Amino acid sequence: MKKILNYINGEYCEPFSGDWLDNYNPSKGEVYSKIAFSSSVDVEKAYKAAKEAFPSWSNTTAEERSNTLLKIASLIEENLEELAIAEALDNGKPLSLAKAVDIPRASSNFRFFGHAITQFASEAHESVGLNTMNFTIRQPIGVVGCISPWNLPLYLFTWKIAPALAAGNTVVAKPSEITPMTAYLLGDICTKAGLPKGVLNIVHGTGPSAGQAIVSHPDIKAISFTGGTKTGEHIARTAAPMFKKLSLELGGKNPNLIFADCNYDKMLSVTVRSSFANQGQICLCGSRIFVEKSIYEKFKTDFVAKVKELKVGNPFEADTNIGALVSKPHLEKVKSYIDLAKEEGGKILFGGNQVTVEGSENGYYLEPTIIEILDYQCRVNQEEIFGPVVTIMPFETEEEVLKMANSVKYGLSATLWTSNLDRTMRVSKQLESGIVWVNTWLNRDLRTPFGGIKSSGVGREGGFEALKFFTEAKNVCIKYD
Ligand code: TXE
Repeated sequence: MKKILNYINGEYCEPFSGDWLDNYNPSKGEVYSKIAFSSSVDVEKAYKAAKEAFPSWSNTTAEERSNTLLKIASLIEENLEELAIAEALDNGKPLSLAKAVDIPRASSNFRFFGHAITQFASEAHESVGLNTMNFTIRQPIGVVGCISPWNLPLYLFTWKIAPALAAGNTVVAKPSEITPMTAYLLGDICTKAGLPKGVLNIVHGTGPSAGQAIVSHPDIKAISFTGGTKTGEHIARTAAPMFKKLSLELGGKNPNLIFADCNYDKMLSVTVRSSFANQGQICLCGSRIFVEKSIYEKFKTDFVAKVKELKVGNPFEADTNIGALVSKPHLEKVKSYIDLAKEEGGKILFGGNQVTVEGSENGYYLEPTIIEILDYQCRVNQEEIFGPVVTIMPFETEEEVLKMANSVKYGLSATLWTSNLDRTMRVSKQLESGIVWVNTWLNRDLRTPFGGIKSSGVGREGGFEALKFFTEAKNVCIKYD
């Protein structure tokens, strides 16, 4: 059976423990490969390689680092087919989605930060009268840790690694143990692109073992993490006494606010996507849909009709819209929220059932599920479900919908549908979230700040924000006569 090895100091290697985890193919519910079960010993080995590589890598010119990152970007593109197949197999997402979104975006991450670093400048402040000139040096931090989740595996792994490397850091990274395959394949691509040994080290294994070893390593000075809010809390608690720099991208329970004056057809088709893309397993999915009362009944009918058309099936069939959920425990968690919705007085307007796919009977498939549930404060409307499940409810006024939208502990993104410019401004400013999409969804320009407020995280990634995170600013003040 295929073994997913660590990639340390430019070489693939087995974990020190000799232990392996099972890696499941969610579309079949079968173990199909083995994952290195790494411990603090492997993390230490990775750290040492990164530490040794740091002086040389941090002293390369921005152009040299840029060139290497652009080569990695091109190689990801050249291997798009193989990587997309690996992603669909490992995660359960439709192959068409992996080909159109995940892998192209992984390539864009390297390409974008390869270019961005050549334009990254710092400020100078001249104090005329005091005869001083201040300038800011932005220096790489050293060895940094990047930890990523399973929903957009290579996409989010590279979203962290690319800016960290561009800024001149060396990296110890860990992908999710649920979807490690494309991160494993990235090692080989980096070698082919000529990334020097030790600059990027990839350690596989569980959160409590390898992940915890990265976070608690005293000399890994910054941690960029995307994952669950509970894990983020734990990481913050571990890292705070060591004063590590932290970037935490956590969960969401995002509102989708639909006003009667919107472009209805466009809203309807995008709302199907923002609800169920990637089986609803995107932290940016709009899982709470609020619809203005005058169009509520029409929306309900049309939305259900559109969602009925979605095909749940094998990720490798071209017409599949919704693949498998990522794991059995996750499927069970999502199903438990559907049961809870019924207990909380919800009405299932569509879906709610596990699906048996012919030829893949043990796969983790679930119908896209629409629940009408009017209490905006019930658990189903407050807790992150992270699956193909949305709730819908009507509202009458802006004030009312803002109150409901902002009632959750999360604050990652929000979507607003209206053609009224005044309302766009008023509502965007009052929504408690790091991102507001107006008349669109998941529209990403990589230069923009990305991140959440409240329990959705701390810090921003994207563009120069990411390069700022992965550097330390130093003020040099020169007095002249
Ligand atoms: O995330 P975890 P999981 C949400 C979603 C999901 C829940 C749990 O609600 O149901 O989180 O998903 C590593 N020290 N999101 O269990 O556990 C872990 O190995 C260091 C939202 O996958 O947070 C993995 O690499 N690392 C999210 C990564 O953290 C630790 C996307 C994420 O795992 C660790 C995914 C520890 N103590 C899930 N424990 C989003 N916002 O996009 C775990 N890890």
